[in-house]
Amino acid sequence: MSRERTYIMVKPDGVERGLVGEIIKRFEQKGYKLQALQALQPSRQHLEQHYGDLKDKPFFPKLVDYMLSGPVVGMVWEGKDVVRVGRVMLGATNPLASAPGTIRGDYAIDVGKNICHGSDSVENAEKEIALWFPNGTLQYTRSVDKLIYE
Ligand code: 3AN
Repeated sequence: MSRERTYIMVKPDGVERGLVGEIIKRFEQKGYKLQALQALQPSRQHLEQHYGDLKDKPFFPKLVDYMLSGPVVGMVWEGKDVVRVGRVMLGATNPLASAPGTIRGDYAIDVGKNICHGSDSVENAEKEIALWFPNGTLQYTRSVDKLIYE
């Protein structure tokens, strides 16, 4: 059984637009396992750490201000290839380049309001999970796994 994990975060625009349930639904129905879930108002310091790799980008201050504009909902999903497939499910960073059927393709238009975040590598996923869930996440077995994995 794959223990790969990813960090998915519904951004303030996604929370305010009532898309939290839709995003959870897609990961649940795919068959991935929810390990952690929290709604919180992140601090500037927390966001600057999360987006540390982007700190020299011209859009960085705007990105942090947007992420501070309201609560976010962060979650950890586990399953086979979940980092890569999670990003496929989110769609391209620029929503107008995202295929219909993806979350950004279905619900967003502008890159600065693209609803959700997904880790871009297994290594970054583990760093992000440690940052957002310092007390750890759930570990449990699911009987339904035998209907999802061969
Ligand atoms: P992704 O979230 O798809 O991994 P990153 O890591 O390149 O994309 O960018 C992180 C976030 O920064 C994006 N989700 C988006 O909100 C914002 N962002 C990326 N590129 C731009 C841009 N050109 N203009 C404004 N915001 C951007």
